[in-house]
Amino acid sequence: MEKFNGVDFYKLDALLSEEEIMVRDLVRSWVEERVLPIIEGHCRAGTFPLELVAEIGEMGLLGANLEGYGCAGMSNVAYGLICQELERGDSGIRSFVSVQGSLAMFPIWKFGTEEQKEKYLPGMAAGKLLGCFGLTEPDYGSNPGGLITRAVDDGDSYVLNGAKMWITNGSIADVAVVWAKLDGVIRGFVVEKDDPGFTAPVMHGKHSLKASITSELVFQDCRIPKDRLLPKVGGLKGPFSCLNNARFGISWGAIGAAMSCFHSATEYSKSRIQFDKPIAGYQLVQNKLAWMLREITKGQLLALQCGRMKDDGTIIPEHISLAKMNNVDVALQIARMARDIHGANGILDEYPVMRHMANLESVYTYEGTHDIHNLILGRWVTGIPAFT
Ligand code: TGC
Ligand code: FAD
Repeated sequence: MEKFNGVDFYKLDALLSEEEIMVRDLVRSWVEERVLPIIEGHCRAGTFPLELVAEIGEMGLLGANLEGYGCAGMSNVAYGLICQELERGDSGIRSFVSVQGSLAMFPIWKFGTEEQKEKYLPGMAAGKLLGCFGLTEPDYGSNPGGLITRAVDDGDSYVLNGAKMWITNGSIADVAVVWAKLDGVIRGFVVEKDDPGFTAPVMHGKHSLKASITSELVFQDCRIPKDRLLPKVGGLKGPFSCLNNARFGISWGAIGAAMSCFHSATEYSKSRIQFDKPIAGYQLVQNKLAWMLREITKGQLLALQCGRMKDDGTIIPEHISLAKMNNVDVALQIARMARDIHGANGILDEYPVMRHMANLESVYTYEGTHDIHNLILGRWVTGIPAFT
């Protein structure tokens, strides 16, 4: 198969800075050398490649768009490109980086005290301390405002009771950023893995994101010191501010998965002979490949403009919703089309397409389902919330 050299039909490289191209190319080569040779094995075994975490930290990919505390301080576009390249490898690797940087480090960086930042962020940036983000509960997924995990003020500590579900990195995390109600208001708490009353059992049986750890977080009279409350935010805007960053990264990451499927389908179609000629020579196959290129190019433009708006401070959450829902939606359709072009071979793990397809089913659902983003946009268009 011809080497992957990116997809840049509209010459978007001309819109990137030298630093952004450099980090993109660095991560692309690293994925080629370090992720692709091992990812199918991890997927089959249902394990996350923990052996890669130190290298991810050394490259500055954890909290890459945060300033200070050992973080790389890159642009949001550079962060997006990192997500794109990692997800070309596997959504599980991008998920790991999204959760660590956007969902665990960001709330500490944005809403934490100076002491909390000094204590956690340098280790997290280096990949020595792993983090997770606990918002979703068994009965509160799309509607986190109803969450029932509670914190009670008990002298010099808080006591947490409740359960979170579907938490990426949960059982490998040293630090969990947990959203719970204190006196009826949603607040962020930092729970450490050895805190009494805290457990994080692994969830089994996934057909998607198999190379990623997903866990429950259980709090049974879990006692944490008072200085673990993130003091600078209250209410849903706390977790939602983190989701803005992570959803932004996903809008780039999905395009990476789509590029992988497009590349594999293009190469396969040129070498697969049926009825005495390569299947790439048939109009129906070309129609699919042209559609993939069209949607990847449009998705790249959405993601890039979101990145520039995020960098200059003009982005609104609805811009991110549109990019997340569109790019994941087209990536999933591209993965399904690519699987079709590979025929029966498309179901084998010799090719990346079925793995991406299965992963993208989770990506379509997490960080706000496709339809929740539809409703967020519908509210922006009409001014009328239609969630209830
Ligand atoms: P709503 O009334 O809309 O808002 C409540 C308060 O939050 C503020 N807010 C935001 N702030 C910052 N950024 C945003 N995007 C915000 N959206 C809302 C809002 O201004 C308000 O503030 P205030 O001060 O007035 O109180 O709240 P609602 O309950 O009606 O929410 C509606 C809805 C459906 C949009 C929301 O609940 C939603 O987005 N649901 C989806 C839940 C979700 O995305 N969960 C993700 C869990 S984490 C995850 O999936 C990680 S996967 C990781 C991986 O492996 O990569
Ligand atoms: P539900 O909310 O029950 O939705 C089910 C269906 O109903 C969807 O189609 C949805 O669009 C639809 N629906 C819901 N409400 C409405 C409505 N008002 N109008 C119309 N349709 C509606 N969460 C975390 O907190 N941290 C994590 O690290 C994390 N990682 C995850 C990793 C994986 C692999 C997965 C699969 C999920 C993860 N999640 C995480 C949870 C994820 O955010 C939720 O799954 C997601 O928010 C949807 O919630 P739900 O699964 O309960 O679906």
